[in-house]
Amino acid sequence: MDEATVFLGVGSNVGDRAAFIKQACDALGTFLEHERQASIYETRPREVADQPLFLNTVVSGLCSLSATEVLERIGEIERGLGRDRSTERRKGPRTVDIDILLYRDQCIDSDDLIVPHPRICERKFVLIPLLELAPGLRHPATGVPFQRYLDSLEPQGIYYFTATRYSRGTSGQ
Ligand code: PH2
Ligand code: MG
Ligand code: MG
Repeated sequence: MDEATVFLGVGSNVGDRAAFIKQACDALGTFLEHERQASIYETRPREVADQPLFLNTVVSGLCSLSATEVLERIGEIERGLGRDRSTERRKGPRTVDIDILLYRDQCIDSDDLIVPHPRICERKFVLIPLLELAPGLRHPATGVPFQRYLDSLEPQGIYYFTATRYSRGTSGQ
């Protein structure tokens, strides 16, 4: 089959967050072609509020792996960067978290993987960097442009942190 376009969310809120993001993005480059990385944002934690600020970005690329294989590879990368799911708090602090946001325009709902990511439309820390990489992108299930979801959200404490290999900054959202 043709290569699949994937969008991955990357976050960190423990230790040297920028170094963890960089190492995660470099490791993703081992299976992504034409990898692009949005700017990095410093973001207020959501869902579990009493934890350190995150750094978040989004990476896109082409890959020849299935979605399940991508999930396995990102699990290996997370573990290699010190993530230990057996001891961590759910949605709590982590050295690195890599989520599959979109895989082609597929909708997947299996026991261990839901794509598009179920909270993509409510999280500015995902939508802002995602739209940097792909401004016209639409949600594959609803057909609604992601920009429209972003426009409907309240301020969530998203601050431009640094440019990376591909960037167009936004701040104060
Ligand atoms: N990840 C979570 C829960 N809350 N908040 C921010 N700002 N950034 C994240 O990456 C994040 C979060 C669970 O994965
Ligand atoms: Mg995750
Ligand atoms: Mg996550």
